[in-house]
Amino acid sequence: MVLDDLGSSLRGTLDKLQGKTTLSEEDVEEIVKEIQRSLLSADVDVDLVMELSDSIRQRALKEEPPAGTTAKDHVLKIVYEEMVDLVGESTELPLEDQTIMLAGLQGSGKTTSAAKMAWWFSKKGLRPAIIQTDTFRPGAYDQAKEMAERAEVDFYGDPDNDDPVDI
Ligand SMILES: Nc1nc2c(ncn2[C@@H]2O[C@H](COP(=O)(O)OP(=O)(O)OP(=O)(O)O)[C@@H](O)[C@H]2O)c(=O)[nH]1
Ligand SMILES: [Mg+2]
Repeated sequence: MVLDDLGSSLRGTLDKLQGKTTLSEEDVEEIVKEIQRSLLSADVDVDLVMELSDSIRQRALKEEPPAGTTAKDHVLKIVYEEMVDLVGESTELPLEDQTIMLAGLQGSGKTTSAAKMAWWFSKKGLRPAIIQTDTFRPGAYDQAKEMAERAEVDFYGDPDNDDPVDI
């Protein structure tokens, strides 16, 4: 979530490369520092951040930008590729009947993701429903219900039942 800031802070740093055709070590270091700051404050594992930094440094300084490519585009492509590599493979969501269980640490975005995914599925022509089985956190039922309403998808939950399996 803190990663939302990465785009804007990186854009500022990359804008300084405007018009340049080659990257200096200082340019690359400034970009790497910016990325490190964002990733570390988003609790990304330190070793992973260092690995990513090394790959970006090496590639940005070693790889020749293809003819006609600006320094900015060149480094942007490398950062993009390395970030995609860090995040991992994407998953295709099949457009068919299915049950998806969202599990994760407190506050990691499960309920929000449920609403976003339900909205996405409904735009693809399916008829998704959100089932709230968090019987533990106060307000969880109301939050999920409201988000389902906003996403215009069906919702089920039972605020008087404290057994998720039963629900
Ligand atoms: N910026 C940003 N904030 C998000 C995103 N997803 C969730 N949030 C925020 O993160 C906070 C927690 O999100 P929830 O969806 O309630 O997370 P949860 O995992 O259901 O939380 P619990 O039910 O308390 O365990 C809320 O303030 C959300 O608005 C996201 O993709 N980007
Ligand atoms: Mg939740």
